[in-house]
Amino acid sequence: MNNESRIMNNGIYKKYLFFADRSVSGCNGVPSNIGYDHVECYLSGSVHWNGMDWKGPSPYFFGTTPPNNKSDWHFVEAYFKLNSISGGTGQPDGIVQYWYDGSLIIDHSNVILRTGLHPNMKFNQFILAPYIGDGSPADQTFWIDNLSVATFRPGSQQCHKSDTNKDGCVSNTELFAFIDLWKVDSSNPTLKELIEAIGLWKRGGC
Ligand SMILES: [Ca+2]
Repeated sequence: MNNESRIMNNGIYKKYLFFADRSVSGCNGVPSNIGYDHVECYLSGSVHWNGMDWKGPSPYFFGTTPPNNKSDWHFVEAYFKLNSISGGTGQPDGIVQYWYDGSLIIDHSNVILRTGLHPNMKFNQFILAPYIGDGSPADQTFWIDNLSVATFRPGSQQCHKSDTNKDGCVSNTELFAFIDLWKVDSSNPTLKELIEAIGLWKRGGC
């Protein structure tokens, strides 16, 4: 939410340190030491809206030849982590990462996604959507399949809690052991973690 009394804030980072009642994506100024590629600030009705973009180095899903052939399936992974709050101030340590067919093409570990005014703010929406500012001049289509939402990067070396031998997959034995743990204490592992484990096991196990 923008602080309408401080629109643009002259982009002065120091002001960021002194108050938390502000947006983090453009209209109230953008700290110089955070990672982003583009910000927007515009008036819509009587209030300002803003947005922050993180971009890859070049167009992807582009053309008709590999590796970016727009008609091929591509494996996309994105990871977002909220920044910490210290001394009542948002710290530039949030993470935004994006992999395209296994290649890390967006990588920021100095992002601010919340201020000290909202220290307990969490993600509450997940949207996959196309965007062209004034609308597309032609009909376009895209497909999404095998969508997973997780608290870790599936398939990476960051193993799931249920993968106790850290080999990157969840075996029958590991899944049943995880279910037993959940029966004993449904807060650790949580139901969400249990569902993730089942998803990993279904994906192929060991
Ligand atoms: Ca395992």
